[in-house]
Amino acid sequence: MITVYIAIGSNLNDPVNQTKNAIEALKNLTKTQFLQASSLYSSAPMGPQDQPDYINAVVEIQTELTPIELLNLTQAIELEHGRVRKGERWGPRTLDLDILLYGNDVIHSERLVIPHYGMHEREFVLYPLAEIAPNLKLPGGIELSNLLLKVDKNGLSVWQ
Ligand code: PH2
Ligand code: MG
Ligand code: MG
Repeated sequence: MITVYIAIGSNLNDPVNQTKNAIEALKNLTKTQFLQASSLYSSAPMGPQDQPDYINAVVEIQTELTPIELLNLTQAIELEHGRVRKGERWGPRTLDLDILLYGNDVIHSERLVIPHYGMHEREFVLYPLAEIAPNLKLPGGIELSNLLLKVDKNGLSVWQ
């Protein structure tokens, strides 16, 4: 079993419910044990500013799925929850599931980059991740707590 962290993001069609439903869907993944979910966070949009604020969260699972099997299943969940790929970079979305970390693996394939390429500087990923895994080390020995020192919260707050 490999420990995996997945980031959830949504800013369309009732983002709080999209996020809660995504957590439920991740609880039902085959060959997988769900460990924990962070709080839900409200965050300012990164990228185009003419889009709603996001709800973000991070979950921790343990899985026997391979990275590509997990990618296929998380993409299926995105589609089941009404995601339409519009192609606008960093544009609004009903549901985005990003595999952040897959154990200590480093993967650079056409479909998958792990650790997730943007996670090191995104407050809406790092703070929820630190809530559930404060002592985490990323591949290469990078300490999550060190990354956090360099990343402003940018208005990030626990939802409610
Ligand atoms: N995801 C994006 C683009 N911008 N901004 C916030 N606050 N949260 C996100 O999850 C997010 C974003 C592309 O995946
Ligand atoms: Mg994303
Ligand atoms: Mg994504």
